[in-house]
Amino acid sequence: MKALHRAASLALLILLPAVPGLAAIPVSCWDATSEFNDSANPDAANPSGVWSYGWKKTLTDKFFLAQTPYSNPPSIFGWCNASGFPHIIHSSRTAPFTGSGVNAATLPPRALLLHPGLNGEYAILRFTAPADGTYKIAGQFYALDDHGKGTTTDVWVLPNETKTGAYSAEVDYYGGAGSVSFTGKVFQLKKGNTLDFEVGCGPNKNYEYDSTGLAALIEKVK
Ligand SMILES: [Ca+2]
Repeated sequence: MKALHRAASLALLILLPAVPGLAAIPVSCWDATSEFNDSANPDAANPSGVWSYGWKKTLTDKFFLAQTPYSNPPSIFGWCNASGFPHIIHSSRTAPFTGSGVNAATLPPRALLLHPGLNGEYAILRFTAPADGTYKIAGQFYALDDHGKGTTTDVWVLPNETKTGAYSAEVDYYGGAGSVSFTGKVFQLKKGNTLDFEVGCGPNKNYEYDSTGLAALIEKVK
């Protein structure tokens, strides 16, 4: 009886993969925020899947992974350069939250934010295309800090580390656009090509109060 039961189980196992409804569905959409793999996760990793968290000395300079865990417990974690800047971090809170310390910015629920470095370094979220195709992006960069002059940053979506065909804008809490949208921008990418979402110090060349939020969805449409 036992042997018969095992034989039946084996048959079921063999048959299962042939059922059309159970065929694997390829992933074709990515969300930078919900997939953010922060340094406090049990499987913390950088890079993580299609995402890499890092920085560059200038807009189109060499990309470095941010390999130092950023930790502001209990709810803000991410990755940074050894000095703490640039950084890319995430709030796991489901309600608005003001961080600790003087002049801490208030973060919206589950905010993903990038902050440039003291010497003009860019903070970067990198997407690496898993296959050849047409990729459509949706989302925005937005000012997060109202202290001092408020967030003043230059923001970019750079294909393959070049300004050709890039998206660019400026975020300015008090003097201009508090948020800028890149929804609808399309890129042709080969497998292994990159899209870099970059945040720099802006026209004032000062990194103070430059916390910039990012919401980014990427869909492979062809
Ligand atoms: Ca600035």
